[in-house]
Amino acid sequence: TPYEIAPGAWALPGIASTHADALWAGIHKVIQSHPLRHLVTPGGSRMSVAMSNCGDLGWVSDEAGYRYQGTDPLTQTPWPAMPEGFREMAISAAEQAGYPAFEPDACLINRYAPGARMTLHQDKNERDYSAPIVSVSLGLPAVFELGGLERGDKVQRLSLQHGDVLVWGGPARLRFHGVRAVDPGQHLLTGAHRFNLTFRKAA
Ligand code: MD5
Ligand code: FE
Repeated sequence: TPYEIAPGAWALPGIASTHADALWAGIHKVIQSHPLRHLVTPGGSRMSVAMSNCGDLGWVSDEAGYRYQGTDPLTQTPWPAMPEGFREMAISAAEQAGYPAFEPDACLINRYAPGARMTLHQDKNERDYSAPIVSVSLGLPAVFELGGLERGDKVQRLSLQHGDVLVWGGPARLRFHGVRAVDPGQHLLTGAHRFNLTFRKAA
């Protein structure tokens, strides 16, 4: 039962729960060859979230800037294909939120250890803002901060649980957002971590 949390932004609570084991297996396979790593921002800070990617393109950051590229800078090999079921799940979620014909070409894998967070930002490195972003939460819960189109706009807090899927499209695509520091805990699937998958059309 999808509900609209803001214009263009839809929550599909728990819909990824039944796919969680398959998603987890896929994450494991990807990070075996393309390990999770702490990227550095152009400003020189080490990100507290550890990241990897699958799909044709992956999001990376270094001294030179933020961008998508087809090669993993750590292994200098192409990112692995999205595991079986990843694309289908993202496309189905987008469809249920009213965005048919979503064609994700990038999946960013974020791992939050206790204390890891993501400060308020916009996702602007994709070529085409008309495509939505599909976000899947696994493991430990987190408090998500949803802002507006300007950095100073009031922020709304949402609790994200294991299996929740959010679809960010239309007027919500460029809203500022962040994730508060994750509290310590244990989850049966992911242990001491929160994982988030974001499916994007980058090219
Ligand atoms: C997360 N990741 O929980 C979030 C989920 C990131 C990131 O923010 O950039 O890796 S993505 C949430 C999102 C995407 C696009 C637009 C909006 C939210 N929004 O309008 O609020 O690790
Ligand atoms: Fe983001």
